Amino acid sequence: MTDYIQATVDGHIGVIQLNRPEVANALNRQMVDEIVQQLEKFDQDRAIRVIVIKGNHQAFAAGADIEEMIDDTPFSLEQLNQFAVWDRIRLIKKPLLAAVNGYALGGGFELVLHCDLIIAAADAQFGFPEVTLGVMPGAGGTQLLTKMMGRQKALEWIWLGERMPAEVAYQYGIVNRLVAPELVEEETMRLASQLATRAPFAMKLIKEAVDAAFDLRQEGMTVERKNFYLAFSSNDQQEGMQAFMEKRPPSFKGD
Ligand code: DAK
Repeated sequence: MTDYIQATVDGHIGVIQLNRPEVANALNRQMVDEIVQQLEKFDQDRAIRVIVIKGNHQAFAAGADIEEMIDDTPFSLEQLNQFAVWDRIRLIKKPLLAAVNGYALGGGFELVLHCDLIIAAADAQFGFPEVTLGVMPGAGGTQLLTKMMGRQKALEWIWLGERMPAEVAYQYGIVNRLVAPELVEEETMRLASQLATRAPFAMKLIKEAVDAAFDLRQEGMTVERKNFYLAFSSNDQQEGMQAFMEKRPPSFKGD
């Protein structure tokens, strides 16, 4: 039984629907656990050849659950070791498709960037708003976005924390296909069905080889994690997250 996702199978395609609509699919820890466990189940199931992750009309996912994170400290984060769960996503060998409608922010954007192919609604919005909460991306965002759009552009987007229109993500090659919002699912399933006719083992080998060329450094992920922890030792983290909960703009002091 899962509380926050629904898993279904359609032919050779395993579909994970993120299902926490009351908070724009904000990813609490249990939800991330459920996603990763289901990904692994599909990855091990020989009948499944392609995996799709989708949200709902309003949001793919609005990031990590701010309410759950607000009282975290570097110590509690280290104890929870949620990073180890995220790391398992990168070990999934089958093609992983993201179908994105609405918002994909913070950890939601990071989940999208962990996918291999991204199909997005023309009005979808991506982004890393962490800076507005007094923290920074922690599940690979600084590494993945920098690889994909280059240093200067990645810094601009992550520093400002503004929402990136799907069209911009498409121009940078982050998004594979842009479609009308009502066609996102159909187009994703069409692409998934096409992939399901290709040789499954060859596709896995190709993914591994392409990932080797992409060369995402563990060293970079480690710096990101260390700094993510450090952000949770600051007053600005408390202020930023408190301000979000109170629906007011934050006032940062730099301490
Ligand atoms: N957390 C908790 N609640 C959230 C939420 C979130 N991220 N996003 C939305 N909600 C809640 C809202 O508080 C609201 O609740 P009620 O007021 O109804 O009780 C409800 O969802 C609907 O949201 P809005 O009323 O705000 O709806 P709007 O359409 O006006 O706006 C929005 C939708 C998605 C643009 C907006 O809600 C928003 O800006 N949300 C916050 C986005 C955000 O800052 N996300 C980044 C969070 S930081 C880690 C891995 C990853 C991460 C951390 C750790 N480890 C491995 C340790 C990632 C960090 C982040 O993602």
